[in-house]
Amino acid sequence: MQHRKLYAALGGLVLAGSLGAVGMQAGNATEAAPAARGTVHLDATLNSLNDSGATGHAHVKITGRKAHVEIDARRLAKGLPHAQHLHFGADARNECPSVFDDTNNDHRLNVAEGVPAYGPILKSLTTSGDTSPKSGLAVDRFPTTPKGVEEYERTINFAPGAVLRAIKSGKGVIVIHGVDHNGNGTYDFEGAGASELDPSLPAEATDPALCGVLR
Ligand SMILES: [Cu+2]
Repeated sequence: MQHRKLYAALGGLVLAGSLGAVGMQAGNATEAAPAARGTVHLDATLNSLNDSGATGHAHVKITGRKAHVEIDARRLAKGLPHAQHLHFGADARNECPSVFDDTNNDHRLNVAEGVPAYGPILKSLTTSGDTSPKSGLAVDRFPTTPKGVEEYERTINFAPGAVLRAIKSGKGVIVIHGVDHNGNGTYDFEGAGASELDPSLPAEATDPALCGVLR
């Protein structure tokens, strides 16, 4: 696996996503404008991926450009950072991946395999600081889960436009990453090798553990 190439490919997908969104904005210009000032409530049931056994729920309240994000999850790998994002792609299926997305048939869904389903990162749901896709792997600013339980709450800002409208219309996907495949209490390279996103990280740190569409 050419990690750098794939990483570059993912970067390309981010770009393609934004460009697609711009196109969508133009295409939708004549559609009835949604109540921009109204508050929109979105909910996602988070279901486990990669047999993580985790469960969870996300609630997002969007008022204007501000989104208040609440996530409750349990049975995540204990005491380990869990990267988590709002994913969206103008060209993605806007759903959670399934076994059919395991394109290399290794019985694992990695992040890249999930991209056709949930798209690239739109927001990094960090505990502090930057929330852009740049913080996608900022492992020191994601929730750790001492007992496998996550209770997360943060308000993040969006730029107005087609992408925010798409999220409000039910096309955003919440993904929580981090799967201890071999159950040894840590993210290591024994479980599933190196991450396809960053070869310095174990795949266990980046493989998706929970996923849900915000509707
Ligand atoms: Cu993600």
